[in-house]
Amino acid sequence: MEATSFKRPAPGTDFCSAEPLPADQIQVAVEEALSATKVVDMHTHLFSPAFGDLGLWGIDELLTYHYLESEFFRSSEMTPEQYWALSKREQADAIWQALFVENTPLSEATRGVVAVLKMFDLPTEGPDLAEARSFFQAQPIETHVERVFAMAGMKTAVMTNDPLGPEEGSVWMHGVERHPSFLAVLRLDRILWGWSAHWRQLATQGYDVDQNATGKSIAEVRRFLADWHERMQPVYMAASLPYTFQFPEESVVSLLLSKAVLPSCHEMGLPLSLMIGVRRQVNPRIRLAGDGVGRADLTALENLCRDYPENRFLVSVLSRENQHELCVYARKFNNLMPFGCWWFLNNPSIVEEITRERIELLGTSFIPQHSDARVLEQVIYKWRNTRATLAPILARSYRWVCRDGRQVSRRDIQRDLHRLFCSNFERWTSH
Ligand code: FIX
Ligand code: ZN
Repeated sequence: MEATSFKRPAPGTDFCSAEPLPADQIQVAVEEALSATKVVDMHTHLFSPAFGDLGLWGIDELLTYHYLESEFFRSSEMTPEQYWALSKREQADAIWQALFVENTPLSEATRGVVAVLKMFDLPTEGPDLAEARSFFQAQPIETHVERVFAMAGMKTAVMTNDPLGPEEGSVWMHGVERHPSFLAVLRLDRILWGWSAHWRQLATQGYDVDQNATGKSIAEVRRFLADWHERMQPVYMAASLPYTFQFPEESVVSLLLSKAVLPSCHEMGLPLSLMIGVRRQVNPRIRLAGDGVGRADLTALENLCRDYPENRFLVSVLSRENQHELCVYARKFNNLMPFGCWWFLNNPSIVEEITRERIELLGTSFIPQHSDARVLEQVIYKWRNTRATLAPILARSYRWVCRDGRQVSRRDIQRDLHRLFCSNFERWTSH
C-alpha cells in the first residue's frame, strides 16, 4: 500500500455510522478511520521538552540514529573508531553521503528520513544538509512537538525513563514539569540485569542494599520503587531482557522480579512490560547499533503469567521465531498483552506477517505497534508506515467477516481501531 495514496477522511465523514458497508468501500473506510485514530505510542525513547537535551530531534539526530549507523558501516570504508572521533554534524554528513548520495535510500530506516524531509518540504536529495539544518534549528521545540504529533496522528507518547540514568536521574530529582502528551515509565534494566554494576548507585542514594540483594535489599528496592513511583507517576514498569532470560532461576534478576518488582507492580496497580530477546552488544565497536537478537525460551513468560495471575504483563519479543508462541500464550493467559513489532521486526514485510497472525489468533485483543522512536520526527514515518501496512490487512479481515455473513459498519471499524491503538493500552494502565 503506497502511503502517499492513503485515503484521508473527507470532512463530515460519519465514523459512528451503523450503516453496513459494501465490500468495495471497506478499504477506504479502514484507511479513513486509521487516519482519524489518534494513537497512543506506548513505547518510545522520546522525552518531553522539560528534559532539555535528553530529547533528540532534528536532521543530525535523524541521520545518526543507530539503525542508520548499522547501515552506514556496511556502505563506508570508515571504521567505527574513526566515526566516533567525528562530531555529530560530521557523522550526519558522512551518513548522508554514504546512504543518501552514493546509494539510493531503499531501507526502511533511510526511507524514513526521506519521508520526514518530504513532510517538511525540505530537499530529499542533494549534497548537503544546510537547508534542513537551518529549518530544524528555527523550530521552537514546544510548537514543533505539537506539529509532529499532529503529523503522526499521535495522542500520547510513552517515554522510557531510567531512574539510574546519569543525566535523567538528576532531572527528576530536581522536579519535572508534566507534559499532557508525554507519560512516564519506570525502566528497570539497570536494577534487574544490571544489578552487579548498579547496586552501589542505590546504596549512595541511601538504600540499604548489597551486591547479592540479601538482607534488607528486597525491602529497600521496594522502597526505591515506591519513591520513584511517587516521583514519576509511571504508567507501567518496564525492562528489556536478554534472549537467555529464564524464570524462575537462582539469580538476582529472578529474586528481584519475584520479591520486589512484581509485588510492587501489583500494589501500585501497574503492569510490567517485558521486552525479551536482545543479544546485547554482539559488536561493541558500533555501540547502540551493536545489539543483536536471539530466540528466547518463552517458558519463563509462561511461568510468570501462571504464577502471578494478579500481575499484568505487556510483552514484546524481538525474535521472529518467538511471535507465534507469544500469540498462543496470550490465548492461555488474559494477564498477557502482546504489543508491537519491536526493533528489527519493525519492517512492513514482518509487521504484516505478525499482525495477520495476531488478528487471526487474538482478534483485536493486542496492541499492534509502538514506534520505539529515539528522535522526535521519527514518529511521523513510523506511524505512517504502520497505518499503510495495517490498512489492507484489516480491510481483508472485514471483507472476510462480511463474506462469512456478518455486516460491518464504520462504527465497528472505529471501535476496533480505538481498541487496538488506544483502549487496550489505556485500560491496562488505567490512564
Ligand atoms: O530496549 C529497548 O527499549 C530497545 O528498544 C532499545 O534498546 C533499542 O536500542 C532501540 O532503539 C530499538 O528500536
Ligand atoms: Zn525501546
